[in-house]
Amino acid sequence: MMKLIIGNKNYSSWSLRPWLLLTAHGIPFEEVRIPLKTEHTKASLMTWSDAGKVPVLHEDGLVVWDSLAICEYISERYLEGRGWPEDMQHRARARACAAEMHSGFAQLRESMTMNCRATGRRVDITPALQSEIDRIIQLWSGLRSEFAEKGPWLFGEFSIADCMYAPVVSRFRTYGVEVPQVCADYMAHVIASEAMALWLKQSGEEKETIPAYEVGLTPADE
Ligand SMILES: N[C@@H](CCC(=O)N[C@@H](CS)C(=O)NCC(=O)O)C(=O)O
Repeated sequence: MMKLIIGNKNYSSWSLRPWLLLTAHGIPFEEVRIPLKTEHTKASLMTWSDAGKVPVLHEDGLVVWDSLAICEYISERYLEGRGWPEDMQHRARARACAAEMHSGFAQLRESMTMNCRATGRRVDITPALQSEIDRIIQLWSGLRSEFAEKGPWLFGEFSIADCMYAPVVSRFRTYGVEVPQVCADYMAHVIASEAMALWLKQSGEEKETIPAYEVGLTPADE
């Protein structure tokens, strides 16, 4: 059976993307979880991929070692391309959204590490971080207004674009980022969706804590 190697559910934003796509579509796979930042992590990761990172997909001798590439493979292999919107232009734009997430938002990644089970944290919002937040709000608001009648996801129907931004939904929730109602509604929909709710529940059940990824203060700490 296909295997998906992932990191801690609480912290591994890259792992969440393909896991969500597979789980939301009910595609069977075996999950192999490797806790990050332990003395054994690197050696364990290297047994699955020379890149030494998660996520990694293994199937019938094939190794795919990047979250977006894994999503593309799942879409082709199991979904007849339905990982992306059907319309060619919408598909091109969804790919641009995914690529923008994959290659950008460095401030967000660094100062708002994904930490699904944390609540009420606050981090310093620098101008550079605020401009990345603003860009995401612009993207989500525009898409949700345009595709409102087609369904509750970014492009109406669930797509890889939603998988790529699901970790941002978690971050915005954890760090209390203020968003317009249209984005709050989108975030609530993602969080309540069956697959994401399962990931969040399982994140909460994990026992490991990684100090480097525990960022932000709660009001009680201040
Ligand atoms: N481009 C890769 C990046 C993956 C990545 O950076 N994964 C991190 C964890 S979320 C990792 O495996 N780090 C290795 C480590 O912490 O030792 C992808 O999208 O899959």
